[in-house]
Amino acid sequence: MFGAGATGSVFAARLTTAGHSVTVVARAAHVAEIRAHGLTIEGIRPGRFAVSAAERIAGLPVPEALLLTVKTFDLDSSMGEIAEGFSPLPPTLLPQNGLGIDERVRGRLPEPARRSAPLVRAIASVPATWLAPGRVRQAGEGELLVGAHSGNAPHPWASTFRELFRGSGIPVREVADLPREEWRKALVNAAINPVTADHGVLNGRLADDPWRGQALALLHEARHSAALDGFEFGEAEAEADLFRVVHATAENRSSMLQDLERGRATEIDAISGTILERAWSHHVDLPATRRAVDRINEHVRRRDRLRAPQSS
Ligand code: KPL
Repeated sequence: MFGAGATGSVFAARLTTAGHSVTVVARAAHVAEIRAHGLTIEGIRPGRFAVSAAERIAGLPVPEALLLTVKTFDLDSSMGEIAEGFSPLPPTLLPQNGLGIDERVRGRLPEPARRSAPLVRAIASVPATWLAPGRVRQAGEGELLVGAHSGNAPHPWASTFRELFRGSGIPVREVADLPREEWRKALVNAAINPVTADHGVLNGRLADDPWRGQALALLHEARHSAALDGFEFGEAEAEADLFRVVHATAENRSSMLQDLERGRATEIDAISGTILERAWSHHVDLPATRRAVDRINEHVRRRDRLRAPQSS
């Protein structure tokens, strides 16, 4: 598990339940806690799980499977370390939020590995919250979708991950058209993440106004961008998807809210920024999405100004 934040840590714990031997590569404080006390999961199916932990992959054996669970903004730097440390690259799961993730990762690999790399894009809906080093919460049930590009046969590596998670409590479902599912998740993230991060509210608050109205405005602009990109989502279908996730993850802090609070970069560019760019490439502006990107970037700037050492 490379990059064990909230989601990666939940995956790591659940995979040990399925009988696998798991090593997480994570930040020093998380590694120290895990080594001393194990990995603690709160929320559903709580417990303390024995996983190995390391700060770097140098010196680790090439694993049978790699789950790359860093955030989108850490993908580029991670791929350098991974390509150097693990050769040939094992089957690698990419469960990030956002659009165009596998093309981006593939682009970081050297030739000839680039074309044949066993990358498996996955869409994750497991609500996980970072509590402290060594401790995360799984706020509800969720699943992983893996699959093929439309019209292609499912990639054999997708089944590898379905088998790996068997018995873990996280179902892996193979779907026929993964790019459509990637868009479906992007619509949900485009509606939930900026609004929850902007106002500091739990996902469940989006069931009510004024947040509901803001989320719907973002959802419908994102639908417009998806349609321009060749993926039509009806209004009723998109709203049903949104409110299903809002209710299923009601007690969760969205990953963007957690990133803001933890002083990290956010995925606003990979989610809303990409949606905006795809619409712009068709000469269409999405004003609510543009404002959401500006507001989140402004939060980040304000936060970083407050944290910066003051000169006298
Ligand atoms: O993917 C998520 C995220 O926070 O990034 C949802 C599904 C919105 C859960 O919080």
